[in-house]
Amino acid sequence: MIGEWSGKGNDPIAAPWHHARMKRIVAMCALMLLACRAPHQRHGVTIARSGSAKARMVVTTIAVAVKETGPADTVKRFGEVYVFSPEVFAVRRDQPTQVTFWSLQPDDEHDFMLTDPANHVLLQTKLPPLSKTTFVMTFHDEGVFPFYCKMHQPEMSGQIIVTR
Ligand SMILES: [Cu+2]
Repeated sequence: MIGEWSGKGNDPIAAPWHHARMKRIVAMCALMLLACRAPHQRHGVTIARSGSAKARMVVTTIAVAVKETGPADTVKRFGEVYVFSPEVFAVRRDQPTQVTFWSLQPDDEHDFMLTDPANHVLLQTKLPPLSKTTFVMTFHDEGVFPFYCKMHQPEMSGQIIVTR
């Protein structure tokens, strides 16, 4: 398909047809993107970027030891250390819960990776400096769902406990 129209790049007569084909490809990509952004259920959880929620959680990123403010000996020994706060929180099964991550550091990126109890990855996202990132999560299975900032391991880790 691609080879079919790539040969006609310089042909002015082919241009409108070429344009229509481009538009169709762009539309298809847009549709695929939309499908990715739509709420999806994997391994017992539905995750959306927005929507109504019955409960709310705010998870901040805390700098425990950083090069700007120290303690210098700690940074020297372990590097910069951050934690999620809270590191453990509970949500109710089947209750849409808005979870907002506040990345409080002006100069350090974080990320968030959520897995199911069997360590299948459910969600991976960046938490850019000085940003709020919100999801509406609805867990359909009880259990302990670990999460991580992959950039700051092992200390920046936590668990969502899904309860009845
Ligand atoms: Cu981090």
